[in-house]
Amino acid sequence: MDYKIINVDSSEQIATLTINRPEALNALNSLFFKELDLRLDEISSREDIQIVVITGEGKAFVAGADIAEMARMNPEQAKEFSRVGQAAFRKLELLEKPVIAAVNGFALGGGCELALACDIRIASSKAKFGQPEVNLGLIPGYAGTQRLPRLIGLGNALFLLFSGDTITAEQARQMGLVQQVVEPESLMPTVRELAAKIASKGPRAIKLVKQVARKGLLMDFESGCQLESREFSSLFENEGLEGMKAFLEKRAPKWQN
Ligand code: CO8
Repeated sequence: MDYKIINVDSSEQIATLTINRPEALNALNSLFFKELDLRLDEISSREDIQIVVITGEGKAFVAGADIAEMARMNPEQAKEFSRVGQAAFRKLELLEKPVIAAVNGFALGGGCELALACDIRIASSKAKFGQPEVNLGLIPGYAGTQRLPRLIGLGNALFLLFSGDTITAEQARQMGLVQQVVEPESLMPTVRELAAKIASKGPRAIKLVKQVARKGLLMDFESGCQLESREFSSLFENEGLEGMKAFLEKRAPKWQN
């Protein structure tokens, strides 16, 4: 496929996906979802890539789903557009590699939903967040109604979903939507530093921590604890042994990918 919307730059175990449609503030259209799906397959199969970073070109992260494209849809097409987007974001969420959203600007509607499907959100102090769908007589369609309450609680989520308000990165941080706010020029260096830190840890442990935490959210507490014990013990066949041995020998661990 001839990629048009998502640029990928990979170096030092980190793949940076840049959504590159700045003339429409990186609004998400059908082509975007096709590209995202293929890019995720590619990243999933590449053993040299351990961490994924998603950001936007220009002044927006993503200003939502493409309103011009949606305005031409009938209910059937809208349902399909929503299902395709939900599936792509779910695939992103379940990727066996940590995904960091580097939110450089507007993260509205579908853009906020994209950030929600990432594991961690680091924002520029210039970023803005919101779910303005109700201003258009719509509701979120990429699982924002499901992920937002799980992440920031029902009250905060309904505040954003009812009001359609745009909030600052700092307000988003206070709600737990964003983990860290930095000056615009520090955004990518901070995200890369975090990505490099994660990439230096035990790769199997990182993969499992994501899997267990995410699966656990969908389980009752006891089943989640059982899953944790199973995966905890699985590390005693390989990576955990090396990590603990390295600690006791006062040397850096030698991980195997
Ligand atoms: N879709 C399409 N085009 C867009 C979008 C968008 N979401 N956002 C901005 N653009 C375009 C503008 O139309 C404009 O194009 P042009 O230059 O051709 O007129 C260009 O980007 C630049 O935008 P502005 O001139 O508006 O830039 P400003 O800096 O003045 O304003 C804003 C920035 C405040 C972000 C403003 O652009 C805005 O309000 N955008 C729309 C935000 C929004 O409502 N997003 C939610 C969309 S709905 C949604 O995401 C639902 C997701 C679920 C879908 C489920 C599938 C059915």
